[in-house]
Amino acid sequence: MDKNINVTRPSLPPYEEYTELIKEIWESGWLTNFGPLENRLAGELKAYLDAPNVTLFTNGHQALAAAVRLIAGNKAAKAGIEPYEAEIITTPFTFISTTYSITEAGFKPVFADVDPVTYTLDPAAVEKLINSKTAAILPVHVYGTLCDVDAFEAISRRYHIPVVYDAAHCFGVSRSGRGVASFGAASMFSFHATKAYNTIEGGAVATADAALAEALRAYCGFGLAGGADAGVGGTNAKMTEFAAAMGICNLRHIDEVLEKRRGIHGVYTDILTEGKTFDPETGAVSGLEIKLLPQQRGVTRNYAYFPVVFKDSETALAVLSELSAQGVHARRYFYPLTSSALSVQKYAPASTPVAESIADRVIALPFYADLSAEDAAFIAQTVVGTLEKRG
Ligand code: T4K
Repeated sequence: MDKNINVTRPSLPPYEEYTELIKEIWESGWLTNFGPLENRLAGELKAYLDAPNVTLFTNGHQALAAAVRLIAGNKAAKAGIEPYEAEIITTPFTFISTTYSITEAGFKPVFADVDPVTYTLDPAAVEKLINSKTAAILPVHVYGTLCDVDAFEAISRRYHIPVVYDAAHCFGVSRSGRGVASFGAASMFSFHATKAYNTIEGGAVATADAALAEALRAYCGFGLAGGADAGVGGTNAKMTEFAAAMGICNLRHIDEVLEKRRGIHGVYTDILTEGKTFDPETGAVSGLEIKLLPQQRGVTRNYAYFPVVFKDSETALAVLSELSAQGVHARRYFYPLTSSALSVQKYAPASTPVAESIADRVIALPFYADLSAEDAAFIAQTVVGTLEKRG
């Protein structure tokens, strides 16, 4: 049987809604360079993300790279650290963009291990690596699970080191009514086509620091905000009006998209935990020897991904292969660790056994709003069937 189900599929607004909005582009003749739709989307996202300042970018990577460059660069300058010696402590269990945002700026990534329950950067491991060259900490709210933001806030205060969050997976998540964007010096969100909320390609940095937001906006437009001769440095990472229009339309439908994703999440969880002992706080399913994402207290979910961690890599690969035989294309998000990338190997070797073990054993099941409940059930049953066959 070939179901031909990919790991994800973008959510699109009704076609007419998008074409109606982009008529404004034909009328204004304004295509890019901080146009009216870009401005409008930034305003709407400020409200949605509960963030005082939101700077839009052409993609999440450029947004993160700019935030790391400006925030860590500023800290390095103040602390008298040469930029090429500046160290950023981060996680290797992420998409390669996180690590490249550090190396592209000429900083050194220093990898710390992750927590075995949340798979996010372990604050205790980070603290051991802090030294006089540390210019920033870059944790990732991986799969939409919140990092230990309280511990990072305490570390940041104690050592005067800024924390920049890669919140690529964390659109719309909040803890006890406080938006995820309010933690740390800044948070980056990705609006890539494959994310729960998309602007085709796109990304943003949210921050409470108005001066930083202004610097980021200047930076993404060649640093020209202060006039043609400002010369403050920068790049071209502006969001186009077509991307902003997609963002405005998709934001109108975000609640229904998240509700559909919640439904698929429920189908998967019910089948994978049926007749087993399931601990929602850790995600452990005993009897099937798998682990799902934990449900964190007071934290809302955005159902960004549905990763399953198996007991060993052989089992994970067997499940991947059985799904593939049925035309279901699950993925090893995230494998291998970014610390093993060829261009990253030259930095100090990392000892991150927990991250390594999770990367070896994790599979992200297909997950998107328009996945049918029937197909989700088939996928989950295939996983259970494969595990039972292997004993
Ligand atoms: N930090 C983190 C933690 C991230 O996860 C990411 C991005 C970033 C930073 C950087 O943000 P961006 O610069 O990307 O905004 C995808 C995405 O390209 C990437 O955004 C994402 N993380 C990463 C985890 O995954 P691929 O290589 O898996 O995408 P691809 O082309 O294989 O597509 C996956 C599936 O989606 C395919 O089976 C087909 C389907 N698909 C894809 C696209 C692009 C569609 O149906 N339609 C489409 O338009 O990277």
